[in-house]
Amino acid sequence: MPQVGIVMGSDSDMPIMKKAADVLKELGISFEMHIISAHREPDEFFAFAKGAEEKGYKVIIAGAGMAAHLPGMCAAIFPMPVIGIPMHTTSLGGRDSLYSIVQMPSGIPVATVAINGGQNAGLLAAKILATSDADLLQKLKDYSASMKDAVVAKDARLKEVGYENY
Ligand code: RP5
Repeated sequence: MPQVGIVMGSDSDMPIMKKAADVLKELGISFEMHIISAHREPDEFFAFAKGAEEKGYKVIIAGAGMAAHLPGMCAAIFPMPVIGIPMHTTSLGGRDSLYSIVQMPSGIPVATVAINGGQNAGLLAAKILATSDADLLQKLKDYSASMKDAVVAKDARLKEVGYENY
């Protein structure tokens, strides 16, 4: 059973949503990906959101842009955590998406990551699942350690070659 459902409002969101999928894949978390528009195909959207619990999803990652209602509407229906990714937009720089996703009314939370924050959405989903999965928790600790090592290596290189040659 897929543990995470990834859903996006349009295929134009794919470059960002792919980052969430890549993290889940790297950590060995099962997931499904869908392109479903809450506005353009409301009946399909409701079928998806109403069936998500039965499919086995423990977390939904939903990305959308502009008047971005997809994450909030998922959270209105799905009883477990929903993580929203606001897409960058050309007209308003993604503030439209961000405000649409983050400003949820009391009672219906959406855990909102940064504009275009696909990687963090994947990591946050993993961290939620890791609260009841010791192996996954260890993988996340290893992931953090490798990030630290990468920064240490960059600092060592800076020291070695100097800033002019970095
Ligand atoms: C939203 O409208 C989608 O999530 C996308 O970010 C935005 C634009 O969609 P397209 O016109 O590119 O299909 O529903």
